[in-house]
Amino acid sequence: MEKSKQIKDFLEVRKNDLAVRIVELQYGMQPDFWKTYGDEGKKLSIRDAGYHLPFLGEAIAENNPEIFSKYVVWVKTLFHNLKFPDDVVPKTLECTQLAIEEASPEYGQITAVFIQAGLNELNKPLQSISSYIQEDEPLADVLKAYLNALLSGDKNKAASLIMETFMKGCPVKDIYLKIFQPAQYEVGRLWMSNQISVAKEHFCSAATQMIMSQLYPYIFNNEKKGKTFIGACVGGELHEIGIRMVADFFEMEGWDTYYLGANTPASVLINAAEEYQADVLGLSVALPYHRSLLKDTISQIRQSKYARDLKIIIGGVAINEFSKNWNIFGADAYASDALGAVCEAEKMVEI
Ligand code: B12
Repeated sequence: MEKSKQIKDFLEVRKNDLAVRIVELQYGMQPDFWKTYGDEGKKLSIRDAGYHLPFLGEAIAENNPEIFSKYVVWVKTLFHNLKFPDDVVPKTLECTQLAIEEASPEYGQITAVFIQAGLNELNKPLQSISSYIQEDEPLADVLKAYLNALLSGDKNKAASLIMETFMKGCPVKDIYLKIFQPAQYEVGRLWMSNQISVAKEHFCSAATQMIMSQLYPYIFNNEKKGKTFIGACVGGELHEIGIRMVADFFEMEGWDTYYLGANTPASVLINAAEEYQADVLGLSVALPYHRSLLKDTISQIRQSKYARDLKIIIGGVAINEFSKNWNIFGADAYASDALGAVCEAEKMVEI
């Protein structure tokens, strides 16, 4: 096994004891600061120290320090909005390096380069994340009204707004890409800037999925193209709304579609491809540390008897963020959104 992959596996297997050691070291360095957080605070610090390791592992496995440095800026922003002092994250990274060096001096030499890249990025001033609502978009007013209805807990009002917009002639595709998608991104931004709770974010996502279902009777296309699309998230990935949208766009274009949802292992994808006689498989990843899993999943599909020649298209925010190298995964195509997904797939199957 390659050294980089060994380090990724090591960080995964040793995640819990490394996290405990990182926090021990950090509490030792800043005893007065941490005293105020008590036992519960210590448990949360251990959990958070553990979160960082898969991102570090993924950056090393891909030899792409940007995966880790973008992540640490994300953590810094999150902690800043939670009113934690700005030196917490750099200290955690320092202690992460020390804990890894203690456990394996050999691996520590390699992690040092990636952790340093993260520390360098942390030295730069924080950028605020701007709103995903673009005022000059024709549907901006509906988007704002939709989001406000959801944030105030009124899912019926949100649903009525969407149905009214549709009845006035707005295409379902525009409702998906100009209302649901930016509304979801905006919900993520508000959560990250500590303006809404996790509960509110869950509620908005669940309500949007419910409202998408109300549009279902209108997405089926009677002019079938005789092609089949399967869409799913790779194992462990729970962000399913994006790939659900992608599957619906295929349905609207006259494809037969099978949306398998979140958390789908390679074996299930291989069986599904055979069972449904798929032409194209779409795989979605939102979390950067699932990128290796995407690669492994595609490699398993390529080694299978039935599905090895299946056309595979990939997407999701974890690909969009580093889209230049989408071709390292062994897929046939990539698209940044649902519209592009159908376009790329139809080129592959020559429609
Ligand atoms: C809703 C949400 C959740 C929900 C998901 C609910 C569900 N049923 O799907 C829940 C609560 C489960 C969740 C959990 C977590 N989440 Co979350 N989540 C989001 C949020 C707010 C919106 C995602 C969404 O619905 N997007 C709307 C869809 C339409 O957009 P999309 O996914 O980008 O899809 C489009 C394109 O990307 C593309 N596309 C997508 N898939 C595919 C596939 C193919 C083949 C193609 C061609 C194209 C394509 O087309 C789609 C349509 O145009 C995002 C915010 C964001 N900016 O992404 C965070 C976000 C993705 N989550 C995040 C995090 C950190 C988490 C957690 C780790 C939080 C935690 N501490 O527990 C967990 C991890 C869960 C897991 N193991 O997967 C971070 C990731 C940051 C990072 N860089 O790592 C984000 C960015 C939030 C943030 N602002 O920080 N989350």
